Amino acid sequence: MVKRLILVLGDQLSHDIAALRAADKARDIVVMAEVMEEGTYVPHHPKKIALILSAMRHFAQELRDEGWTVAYTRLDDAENAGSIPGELLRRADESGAHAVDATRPGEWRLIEALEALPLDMRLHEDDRFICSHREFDDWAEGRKQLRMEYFYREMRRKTGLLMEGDAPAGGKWNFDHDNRKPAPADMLRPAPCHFAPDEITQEVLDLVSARFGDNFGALRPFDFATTRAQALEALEHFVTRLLPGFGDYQDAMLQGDPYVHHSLISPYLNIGLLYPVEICRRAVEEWQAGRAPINAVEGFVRQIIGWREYVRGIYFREGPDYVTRNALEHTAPLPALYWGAETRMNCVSHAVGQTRDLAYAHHIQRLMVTGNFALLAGVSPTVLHEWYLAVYADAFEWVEAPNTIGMSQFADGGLLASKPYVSSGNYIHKMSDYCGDCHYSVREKTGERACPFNLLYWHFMDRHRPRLERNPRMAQMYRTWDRMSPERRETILQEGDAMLERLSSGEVV
Ligand code: FAD
Ligand code: DLZ
Ligand code: SF4
Repeated sequence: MVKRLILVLGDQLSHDIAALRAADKARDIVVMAEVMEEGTYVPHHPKKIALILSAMRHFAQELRDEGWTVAYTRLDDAENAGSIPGELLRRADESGAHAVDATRPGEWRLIEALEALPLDMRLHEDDRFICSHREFDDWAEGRKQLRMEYFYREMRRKTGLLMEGDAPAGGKWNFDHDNRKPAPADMLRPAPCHFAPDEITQEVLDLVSARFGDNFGALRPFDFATTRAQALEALEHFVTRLLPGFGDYQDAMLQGDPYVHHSLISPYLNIGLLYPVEICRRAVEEWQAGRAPINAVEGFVRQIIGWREYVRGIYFREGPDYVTRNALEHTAPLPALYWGAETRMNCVSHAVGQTRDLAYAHHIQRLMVTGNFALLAGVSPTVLHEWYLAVYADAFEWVEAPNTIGMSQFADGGLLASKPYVSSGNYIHKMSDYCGDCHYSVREKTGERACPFNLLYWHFMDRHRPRLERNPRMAQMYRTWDRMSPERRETILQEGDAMLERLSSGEVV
């Protein structure tokens, strides 16, 4: 048999990844490469780049310890070809091996680039996921609407997670009704896990600081896990200390606590240091032992085997043009405040500041603060998609794009979400402690101090009326709008126009 190159990408750091399973340790060469093309397709947060490069170096070391031959290219190696395809060609020339095994990348851009290479390329399905592309397509075929809830039930049946025979554990598939409480600010929660950078990470941090120091985001302090062993510690920390409150406080936002009861495991899961089913099994064990309630465990499992698998299915089913969809025809540029420019909106200031410092914001901050504001302000969904892809440590296109284009911006016309996730300031006020310290007043609907979410909410509803008013989930809001006096509606619309004008002229809002 001829010698083959085995490609392992920065988000494929799993010892049993398909390409490695297809390889012969005694004969083949594992190719791993730090390349500028991957570092610059969007201006990634420096913490994200450091996490990936450090985890890649640790993983390469583990492979060598297991007896693999690894051809590893560092970003600053003189002969670095600068791109993944370029590195494969260089290694092929160097070794004489022209056959490649790769696990299908999580982004169309890279899939197309690999398929175009003049090498004997075998692309293996990434089977770290529960649902294959074929299974997702079979499920989706012929359905008018692709609702996550039904897909999720299939995944419960397939994995047996939280199942009692054919029935859902606890008698219900979904315990969301018990969730979504605001969190009291004085709740005492354990601090998240910190991992002090070792020598490998320190070297990466210096490299990232030199090459990407001007990107948006703080590189240091850096305390992410960079190995599977550390990621398992982070998982253990979450399931034993924070999981019990996960359901209750899943949607809560607090100024003094960026994490509340969230797990912070998405970066590790997405780069392959953890596996979806092992995480869920560990969470279910806590419920079985009576240490975590069903609403918390079911809610957590649903995010991983439901939402995460479902958005991946949508991304690959919809194809490369998904990221350019723009059903609401929004074209405004991204306001500078998303890159840290001053804003008087306390909620946005906190969500963006936390993103800058930690490369993390939890789901409701992404959906109901930054996403909601961009949707209300009519920002181009593609531009916003590039922002989300850049600024979070867990951001890879297969998971980020459906969340942004579909769930958050309704830019796929309702394929993923049954209605746009827009809200006035009331929702943020209910779920957070942001409004009390804000320049604006959440109670005021018009005037100088009116919360911009309040003004823009009605502006959005009015300008998209022809498309949205037949949606039964929006009908109540249109009735409320119609009950307002014509003068009041006119004032709101004029002030909304002025707010959009101020945003587009770069004024501090
Ligand atoms: P937890 O709240 O503890 O949830 C547990 C796990 O469930 C997460 O680690 C994640 O793996 C999974 N999960 C939860 N919600 C989702 C979801 N909607 N889609 C997919 N998986 C989910 N998630 C990413 O992993 N990468 C992204 O680039 C990303 N971009 C997003 C962009 C927008 C606009 C929105 C609204 C959401 C995005 N999400 C993304 C989903 C979600 O916000 C993050 O998975 C979550 O905040 C990660 O933090 P955590 O690990 O503390 O999650
Ligand atoms: C995100 C990223 C970065 C910043 N750098 C690298 C890299 O140098 N080498 C690599 O193999 N992968 C990197 N990645 C992850 C890839 O961008 C990711 O594999 C694709 O986007 C597909 O999901
Ligand atoms: Fe955000 Fe409005 Fe509350 Fe200020 S008043 S924090 S802008 S929701």
